[in-house]
Amino acid sequence: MSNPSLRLYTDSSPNGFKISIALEELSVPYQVHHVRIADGEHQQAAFLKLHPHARIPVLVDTSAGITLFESAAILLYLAERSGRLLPQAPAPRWEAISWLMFHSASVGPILGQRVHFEMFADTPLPAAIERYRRLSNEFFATLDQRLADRPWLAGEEYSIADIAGFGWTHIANVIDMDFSHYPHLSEWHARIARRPAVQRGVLIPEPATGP
Ligand SMILES: N[C@@H](CCC(=O)N[C@@H](CS)C(=O)NCC(=O)O)C(=O)O
Repeated sequence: MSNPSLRLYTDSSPNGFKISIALEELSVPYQVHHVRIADGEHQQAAFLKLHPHARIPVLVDTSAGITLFESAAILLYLAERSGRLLPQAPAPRWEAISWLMFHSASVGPILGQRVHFEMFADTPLPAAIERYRRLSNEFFATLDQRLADRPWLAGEEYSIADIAGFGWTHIANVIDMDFSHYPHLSEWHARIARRPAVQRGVLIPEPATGP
């Protein structure tokens, strides 16, 4: 087979899994480049040419001459390129985009801070731990309420908004961050986790052992 035109630069982490899951859902060929954050590979000059802020994921589409960073931008690109994973009708389409942005702007950054202060900070800072627990419980509650009477965040269609959210709830599970007291969110997570493409996506480039 010829070289696939899509190249995914990723590591085993929440933002990376969003893209490997989407690519598996779309069944498109792609090449994986494992960027080992723990070894500082994301700081190397060759990678900084792809992502000026040294983060994964990055997606390169060689057939279009396009290089993308920021997981939400990559998910939108894949949805637009394939015509899938994003509702076509304007109302649910924009609902999906709103929830996608909610994940990017609120859920991801806040959970990132929570994980840092709970697991990695050199000095325990109770005020920071309390703040990020409270903020994350607030959006878990918002997501739970949203999912109380619809299967997916945009309504009836599974979309990139669900994939973006799952990247983080998957990691929450891996590190034993409990969200089982949010029943609708927990059922939504389990529904996504049962999808074969998702089960393949979370193994790329290898299974996560931490955030
Ligand atoms: N907002 C970015 C976040 C990207 C991000 O923080 N990626 C993490 C891995 S999940 C990373 O590359 N961390 C390396 C570092 O912080 O030095 C996105 O959604 O793509």
